[in-house]
Amino acid sequence: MTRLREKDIDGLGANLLRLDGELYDICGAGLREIAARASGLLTVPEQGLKIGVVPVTAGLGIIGGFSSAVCSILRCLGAEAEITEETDAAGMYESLGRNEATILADDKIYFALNHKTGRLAENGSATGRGFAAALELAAGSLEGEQVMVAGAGPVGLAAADYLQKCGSEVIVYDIAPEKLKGLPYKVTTDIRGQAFAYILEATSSAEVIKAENLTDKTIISAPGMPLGVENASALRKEGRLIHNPLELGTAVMYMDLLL
Ligand code: 2YJ
Repeated sequence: MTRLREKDIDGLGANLLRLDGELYDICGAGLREIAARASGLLTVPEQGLKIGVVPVTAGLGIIGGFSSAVCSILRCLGAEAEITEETDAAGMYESLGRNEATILADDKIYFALNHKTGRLAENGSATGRGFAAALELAAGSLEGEQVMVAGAGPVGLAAADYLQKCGSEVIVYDIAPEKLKGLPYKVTTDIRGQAFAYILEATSSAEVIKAENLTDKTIISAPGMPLGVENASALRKEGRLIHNPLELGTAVMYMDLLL
């Protein structure tokens, strides 16, 4: 899993409205609606959760702006979010005493817990489902459509599961054949010379998706960090690329807590 860098999330809070607008343009739905759909939440309760964001110093430590970016995303969804004064275990303890839920990340896992219901939300699965739901909405319907999922990690596989459940024909691509063994999808280790109408890019490598993999209408939903798409800026301009480093995955985690 790629560790986010400060520059990946710089200005994220101030750009949330713009992101919402971009998502509306591409998907016909904003962050809140896409995330609720990805969670299977039929109605989002009026009253937001009181949630503590715990900074974690373990491992490679604090990423400047990470906790406040998470806070901004949660507030934009209606949560009453605050950053705990303490970090790590002491921060978790503080949040358990003051809030209804807690969210935190180290270098290995980014998760949230609803203290009242015991419901856990995990970022890999949430991100995969969120970007798959966004692709489905952008397409109108994916029923019977082929979708190429690049990357057989936790994000890609959660996306593949969502996409298969919404009726698409999933093909999973990964360069590591051992990751593809036993998967209930069509699989491949080679996409050279093949163009796809719908792509879910969930790798941690740059430029996995080349111009030869695109038609002039391809829509790409890309949770992958760094973004693995060649000539991404042209696709972005044409409203055919959905990509954000933290927002959609965190939004789905929050909706998962409300289930
Ligand atoms: O609290 C902090 O500031 C840090 N401990 C945050 C660490 C953030 N963790 C990562 O970047 C992980 N690789 C998981 C991020 C998943 C985002 N899709």
